[in-house]
Amino acid sequence: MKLLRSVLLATGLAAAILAPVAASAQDIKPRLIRFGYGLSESSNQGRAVKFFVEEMSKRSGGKLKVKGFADASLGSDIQMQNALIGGAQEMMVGSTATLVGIVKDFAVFDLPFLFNNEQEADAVFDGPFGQKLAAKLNEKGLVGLVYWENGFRNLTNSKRPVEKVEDLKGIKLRVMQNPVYIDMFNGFGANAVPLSFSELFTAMETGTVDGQENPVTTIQSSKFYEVQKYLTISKHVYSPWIVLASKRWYDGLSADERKIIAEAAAASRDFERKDSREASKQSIAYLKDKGMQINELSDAELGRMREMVKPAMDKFAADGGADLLNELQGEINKVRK
Ligand code: TK8
Repeated sequence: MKLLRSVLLATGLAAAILAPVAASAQDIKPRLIRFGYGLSESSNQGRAVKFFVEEMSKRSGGKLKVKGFADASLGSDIQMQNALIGGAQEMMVGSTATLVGIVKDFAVFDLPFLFNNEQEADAVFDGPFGQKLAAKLNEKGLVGLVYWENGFRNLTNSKRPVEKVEDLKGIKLRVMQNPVYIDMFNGFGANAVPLSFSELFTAMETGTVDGQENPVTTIQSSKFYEVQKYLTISKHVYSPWIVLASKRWYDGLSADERKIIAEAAAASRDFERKDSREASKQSIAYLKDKGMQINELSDAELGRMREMVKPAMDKFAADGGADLLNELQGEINKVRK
């Protein structure tokens, strides 16, 4: 009994002495990780990057130092993707829509009117379908870590209120560099102009384009209300962001380092979605206050738009996307019950 007690004491003591040693024995090297993004520091994207920076520091005892680069200061989404592939930059967050030149399948998320609400989107992106697409990035030199919420996209323009789809006729509308978006908005009668997000504000300011489409949080944080009068709540696409790492860089990390990144990324996802959803509730009132004229599209009008985008959907399916679209719709139906 006495022996047992002293053994227990000794092992307890040993554990107490060894515990900090074990923690620092984790294989973590001091590293500087450049994390680029397109929106401003004060946006929902910027807040979530800041959260990720802090999580990484906490979880690595200050060794994994992430530095956020806002406002596309490291380049547009597409330029950053290429920098990650080449190993010149470690991490980024951006739209999945701009990844279609690398993994074509991501275009399935750009098809309009798929998701009814955020809960359906979360289930699909975090579930096997979203993970399968993210895994396809590996052979292209990228690691897809987690999906964040960009949000349901809405239309703005400087010409006139869009109450029916015909009102889009002739409007030069900036879209992401993505064929589904180009087909969709040309199908609605607008003149779709593909441009990177980093060029968008100036393009609207100088009249190169008349309008654009993005979630209300972005319209607010990027101050689009300064150059856009009309906001139409259309929620035509649910748009995710994806947090990416350079595979070349990531493969050189230790298992401990990769675990920390995965866990910090998962925590940032939960933070970002909650924060974005709360922020978006305030945005409409904010934008009204800034002088935007806001209208919602009627269900009848949205129904007409669904009809009008059928050719773009059919084109996607005919172009080899039919199985993928069916699979995605099956996944959404599982959640929809
Ligand atoms: C920011 C973009 C943006 C996206 C767009 O880099 O391009 O319109 O919605 O969030 O990824």
